[in-house]
Amino acid sequence: MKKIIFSLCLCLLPSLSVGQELFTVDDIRIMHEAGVKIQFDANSPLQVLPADTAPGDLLKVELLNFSDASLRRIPPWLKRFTNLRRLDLSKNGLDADSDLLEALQAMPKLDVLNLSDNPLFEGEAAAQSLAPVWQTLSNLGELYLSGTQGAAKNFGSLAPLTSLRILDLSKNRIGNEVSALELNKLAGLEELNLSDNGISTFPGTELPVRNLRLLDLSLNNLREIPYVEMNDLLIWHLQNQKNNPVRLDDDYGDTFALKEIKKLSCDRGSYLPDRLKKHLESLAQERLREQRREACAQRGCDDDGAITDAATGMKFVYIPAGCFEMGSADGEEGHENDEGPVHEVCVDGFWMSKYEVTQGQWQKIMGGNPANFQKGENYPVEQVSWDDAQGFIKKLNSGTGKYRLPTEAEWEYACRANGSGKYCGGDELDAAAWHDGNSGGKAANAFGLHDMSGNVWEWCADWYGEKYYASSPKDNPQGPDSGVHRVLRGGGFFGSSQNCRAVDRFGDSPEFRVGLIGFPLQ
Ligand SMILES: [Ca+2]
Ligand SMILES: [Ca+2]
Repeated sequence: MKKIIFSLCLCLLPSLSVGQELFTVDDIRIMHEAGVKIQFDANSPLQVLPADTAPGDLLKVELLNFSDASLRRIPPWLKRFTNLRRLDLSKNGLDADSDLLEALQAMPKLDVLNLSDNPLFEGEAAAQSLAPVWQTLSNLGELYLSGTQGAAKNFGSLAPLTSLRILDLSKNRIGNEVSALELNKLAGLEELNLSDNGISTFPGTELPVRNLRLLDLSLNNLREIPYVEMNDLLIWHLQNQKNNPVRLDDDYGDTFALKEIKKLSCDRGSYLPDRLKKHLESLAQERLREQRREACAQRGCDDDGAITDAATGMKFVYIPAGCFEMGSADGEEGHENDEGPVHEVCVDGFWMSKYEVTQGQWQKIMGGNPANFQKGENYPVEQVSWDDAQGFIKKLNSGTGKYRLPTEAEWEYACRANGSGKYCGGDELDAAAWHDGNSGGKAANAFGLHDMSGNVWEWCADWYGEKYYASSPKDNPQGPDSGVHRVLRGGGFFGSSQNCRAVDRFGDSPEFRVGLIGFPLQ
């Protein structure tokens, strides 16, 4: 039966070149049932291979996606797709057996190859190498080999891949053998990911520095970063080093090698040359101004970029949307267990009160003044529980207001203001925070917010969860669904510098009142 179909196909496809293997009806049935996704060309839709596809049509397929399919071996039909431009076999159980090499060698037109998250070099396969295939794949533009458990010898020299623009080798075992990859021969490489590879020596001139736009070296063991000229670099990730923090050579500032850099991610406490630091700060300030201009165009701000609540007179400034590394790392000075693990969090833009809610503002809404230290109406209100704060917000919102307490993530993001300082407003506690005194007398942080560190502790909206960071969602986290305590942040005038740190967390009962706790508004 198969033979008849085979000859039938041959009759229908007179233009086939000699030696090209044909798809069988069985192949098509198997691929359809397995959910193999294809695209005939860049303009046609990505779809599960239709059961009624004509065998001849498969030879034209340009994109094939068979990711996340529990694949353990390369199926025999794969190497018949000789016209493929893009092949995605990520998230399977493939190892580097010869079938993979043979299949890839039959696809000289490949532009994008994704083999990430396969145990390619696990166990017995650890001795194998993909190097023989690079010669055939010289047209490759993007290569993804993240999480394949590969050492440098498994990848071999990548020099034949002269067209490569994007290379992802993250989550492997390359260590300090980067030179074996001959990356510096990839003159057209624009994005390189070597994150999480156990690298402790900065690869420097082993990198293809000339056209590089993005370099990810996060999650390694780096410490000293010697000078290498990388003038085209836009984004550089150096955060989460096991030996953190890193120290960048002063030449990065003196000769200002990173002229184009738009983003440099480092752990807190990393050493950056002054000129580079100033450049990054001015970029962040420019981004901030731009986003505030847009926000103010909608709400109408005063000359200081603030809007004022009519009922209370409270001033709010716009905090632009952004992402940051929340928490502190094990080993960081002052680190406490509930501050880890460090995790990326992104928050939407929001308006935040420039100061803690004052006694005068409380009085305007609630009629009385519960504060313990009644020294004047500009002093922060304290002796207010989380529940009391909710009462204030409810009354304030009975008009058109839509105020609430900030979430813990919003609080820490607003406190840090894109900076790497230990406190909300830098590394100098005395400049940023009150140990005793009135609200607003100290310097603002880069977002224009005062007194986040020190003065009074601040209630946040969330339930306190000691281990919440281990399972926190990335976008706009709201805290645990339930709890006993509500989050308190920032330390107070009667407290240690430890509590004034940007990352410090504390919680107390929502009914708890003391002359040391107040709140901001969002
Ligand atoms: Ca405070
Ligand atoms: Ca704490």
